[in-house]
Amino acid sequence: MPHLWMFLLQARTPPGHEVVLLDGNAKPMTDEEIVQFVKSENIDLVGIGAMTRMIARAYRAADALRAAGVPVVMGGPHVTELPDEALPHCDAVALGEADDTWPRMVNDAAHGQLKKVYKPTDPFGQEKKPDLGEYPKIPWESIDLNQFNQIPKMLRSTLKRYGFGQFHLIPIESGRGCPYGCEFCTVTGFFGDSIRFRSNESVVDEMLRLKARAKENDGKVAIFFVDDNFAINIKRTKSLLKSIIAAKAQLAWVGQISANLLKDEELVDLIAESGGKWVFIGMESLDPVNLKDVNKSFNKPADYHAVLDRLAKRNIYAITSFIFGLDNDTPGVAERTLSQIRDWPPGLPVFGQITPFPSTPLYTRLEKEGRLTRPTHWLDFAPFRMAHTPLKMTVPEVHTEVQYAWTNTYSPQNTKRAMSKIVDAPAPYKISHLVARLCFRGIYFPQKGKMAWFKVLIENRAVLYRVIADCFTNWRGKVADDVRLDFDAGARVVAKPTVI
Ligand code: B12
Ligand code: SF4
Repeated sequence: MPHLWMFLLQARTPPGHEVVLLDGNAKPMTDEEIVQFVKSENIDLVGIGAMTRMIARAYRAADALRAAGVPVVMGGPHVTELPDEALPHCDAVALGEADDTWPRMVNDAAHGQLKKVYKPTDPFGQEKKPDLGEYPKIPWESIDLNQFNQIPKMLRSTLKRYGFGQFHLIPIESGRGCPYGCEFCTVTGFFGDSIRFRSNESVVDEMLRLKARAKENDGKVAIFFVDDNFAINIKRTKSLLKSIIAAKAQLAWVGQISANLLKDEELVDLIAESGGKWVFIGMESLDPVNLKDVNKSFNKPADYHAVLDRLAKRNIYAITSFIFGLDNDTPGVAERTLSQIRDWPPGLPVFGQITPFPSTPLYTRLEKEGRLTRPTHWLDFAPFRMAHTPLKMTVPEVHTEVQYAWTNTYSPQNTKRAMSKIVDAPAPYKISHLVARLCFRGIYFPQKGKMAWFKVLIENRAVLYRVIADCFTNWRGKVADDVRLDFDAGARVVAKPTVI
């Protein structure tokens, strides 16, 4: 999925400048290739954004560009927390939300007057968070989204016939900020604890425009509401979802909502009716002591099962996220977690290890306690590696638990078991569930390239066959029903295969 900030800042760029977007995930390039590209396009200013895990790569690209004489500015959560680390690699940093500072940076750069540090402030120098009431119109109609098409090249022409030549997962925000202040999270510090919302009209208008674009391109668009807690103000969320339904702006969507807010039946009904398909839930741990330690006691593990059942009843499934290596974790935590997950409706569990991101309360605590083993872990980035020693486990033990969880959850046997739980669900759900499972496996086990995918498909051939056969049986049943209905009505017999 592409990052929202690129599209947002593009829309906030003052007139008279052209913006070219390049996403390192969608189009991997070496530093030399980036420099060559920037030179060949005559680009005058490069803006780089990165999360902590990508920052070392971002610094390398910035260094290469500056060595070639191209000015670079940086923004995003990491450089906001550590501007002094970033400044030797760039000409300027944007601290915090850059909606209003980006136009200033562009103008200053155009006049050769770039300053070192840009902060979102009011005319009196006080910190000012952007007001989402005046949200820019991202021109989705005209943005070139080719680099973000999720349909593999070799399947595009075949799937085009079924309206699936393109599939884009588009990030949209409806609000910013989260007051919960979980110990490991950068969000409360970065966006603040006061929440700001866009108007319903502006979100609905964006969805309608995306829907029109998908139709025009013979493709599909799904959206990811990137709000940290999409239902943080339930009344507002319900009102937004009702507006989406009233305007027929429904698109399949994914959002992040904490479990405590999903107890409201009306909310879950509206999620389903407005197109909600997947909900990301930060469950983190099934141990209340761990949850208390990281200031997340509002999560109640005893409620998880009921919450997931409530979603599954409406064919909404959960991406459940767990953290291992918390201070009360002991060896065996992965199996203890999986044994509960196996009783829940099938979802997409993801597992990580607790990571101290800079400027989080967790980082400060571990630093004080002298427990950081890799205090600048981002400069020596390695996926799924601990950067501190937990209290009741060793670092290698945590790594083993994480590996155990991924291996078991996404094994062909377990995928088959998960799919058998939704054997009666409509065909599109089964297909999307299976595709999502196979893709999610790749978060831990890199599966880049045709051969890797071929192996995954072969390993899971039994379940693939089962799902395709089920869908075919359903389809044949549906055709038979259509024929029977038309015949009963005395009409001409026309079979209308509608869903596959
Ligand atoms: C959507 C999202 C995801 C999505 C998709 C990521 C994507 N492609 O967009 C998914 C679910 C896949 C994801 C995964 C992860 N995520 Co995430 N994610 C987010 C989330 C919720 C929203 C991002 C967003 O669009 N925000 C809204 C935009 C407008 O804000 P923004 O990106 O910060 O941009 C503003 C400013 O930062 C600035 N800016 C940003 N870039 C630039 C560049 C320039 C040049 C300038 C001038 C300004 C600028 O201007 C923008 C406008 O104000 C954020 C939390 C959050 N609310 O931001 C976490 C967040 C970014 N994720 C985070 C993390 C840790 C992860 C994971 C590592 C989690 C994990 N353990 O696996 C993975 C890593 C994935 C990967 N391999 O890349 C952390 C990052 C912390 C950090 N210090 O790096 C965040 C902040 C959440 C948190 N709990 O702390 N994530
Ligand atoms: S609820 Fe989510 S976004 Fe809010 S502080 Fe906790 S982890 Fe961060």
